[in-house]
Amino acid sequence: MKTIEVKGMSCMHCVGSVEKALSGIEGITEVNVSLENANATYKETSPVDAEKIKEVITKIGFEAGEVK
Ligand code: 9UX
Repeated sequence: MKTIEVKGMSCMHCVGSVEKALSGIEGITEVNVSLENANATYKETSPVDAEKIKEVITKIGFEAGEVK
């Protein structure tokens, strides 16, 4: 599993938006977004560029941190 920091989420709707957006990226599965931890965990079924993930998060209005 990989983890990416997601800043700016303040409710469960935000969490749902991020989950939906990340799940829509090819190569990403098992997305789990935590409001409490301000991050998202996911599994890569094929290599995904971290920049692509950050771009998707930014586009829907949140701030993306580092992938760990
Ligand atoms: Mo509700 Mo979460 O407006 O931004 S969707 S706080």
